[in-house]
Amino acid sequence: MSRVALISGITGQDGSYLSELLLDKGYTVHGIKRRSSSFNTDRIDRIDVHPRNADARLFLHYSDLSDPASLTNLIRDIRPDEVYNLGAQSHVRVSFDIPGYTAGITGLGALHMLESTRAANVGARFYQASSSEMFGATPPPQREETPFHPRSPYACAKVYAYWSAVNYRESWGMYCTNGILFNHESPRRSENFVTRKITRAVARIEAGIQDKLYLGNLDAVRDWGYAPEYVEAMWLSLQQDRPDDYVVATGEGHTVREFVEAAFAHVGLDWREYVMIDPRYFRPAEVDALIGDYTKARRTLGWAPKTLFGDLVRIMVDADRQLLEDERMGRLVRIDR
Ligand code: NAP
Ligand code: G4F
Repeated sequence: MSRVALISGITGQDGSYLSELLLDKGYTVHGIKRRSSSFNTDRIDRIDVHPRNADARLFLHYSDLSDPASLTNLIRDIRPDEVYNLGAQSHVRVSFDIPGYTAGITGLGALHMLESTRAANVGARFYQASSSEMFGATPPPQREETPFHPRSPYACAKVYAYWSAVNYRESWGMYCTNGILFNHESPRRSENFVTRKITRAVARIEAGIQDKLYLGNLDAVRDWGYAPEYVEAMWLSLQQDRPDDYVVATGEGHTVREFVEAAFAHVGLDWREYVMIDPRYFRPAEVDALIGDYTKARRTLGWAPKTLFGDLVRIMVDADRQLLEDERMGRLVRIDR
């Protein structure tokens, strides 16, 4: 019998890579998609086989993290072996504009997923997508024991979700694991996170269809890894004898300025001629530096990053150049291939 997984956030960057990983491992994958007035399944269209097809192993269901009854019904029907809660309002800057909504989806939504999983009583293992943003103002290197000091409504909501997962583990004996993931990127990253905003702009500037790139704080330090490798850590964290919490990172920090410089240099351009600072992109409170210590993940899960900063920048810039070329040639456009 194939194992069954349920993924909230399946239409996002990580959800798409995780679905591919689980399908490759022979799982049947169910995903929650929310109602949207426009198509929101671009990232998984390549693997979506119509359910009427006999070999379909990926199934999408309308539900929402704000609707606990629908989550409970779904989990009862599907009877998953593993639940991955990746759904969130995941943009830090936006969370300052919509703090209540962010708390509802990113924080309380995780509780709804936990409670629905408990109520279904099917023994499912639970993965919570926790974030290095929870460390916030606490200086690097950050590891599992590092105190949290959240600096945004998003990070506060993630702290609530983190402790809810720990609480369900301690109260109900559920197998709940937090992956404390540092920033991870890919050609499927949404265009309003800084890495993709930069690589997309570099491709467009090189092609002559964009003049300038407006950014905020260039001094922030982030530990950027490659998303397809990070979803492997998610899966591994649910295959252990007992539940636990893991930092997943590269251990390398780079400033936003370094990312900009490397991305422009990759196409032979000098970033200083194109990048402008727009204070609109500053945050009311910034997280200055995140650099993770992934010793525990390496020791326990046998996980280590393979793609580091320079390769990540090149992969993302080249993917955005290819995307533009495909558009220009009128070819079928995929976010990456
Ligand atoms: P993402 O691309 O922004 O995807 C978020 C997903 O959540 C999307 O599928 C989105 O659906 C879904 N979603 C939003 N609101 C929802 C709601 N009300 N009900 C159900 N689903 C909802 O994020 P990601 O980069 O893949 O990250 C996955 C998870 O890891 C998130 O929880 C994020 O906070 C966390 N995380 C990410 C990173 C990182 O660097 N990427 C690091 C640490 C933690 P739509 O497609 O319809 O918008
Ligand atoms: O790319 P960002 O928006 O990512 P941020 O805030 O680090 O959050 C991401 O990583 C977290 C894990 O640490 C996740 F939990 C979260 O869901 C998300 O995936 O910003 C990175 C840095 C920030 O310091 C920001 O101030 O880039 C700086 N930045 C400078 N100019 C900008 C811009 N960020 C964005 N989004 N847009 C800019 O124009």
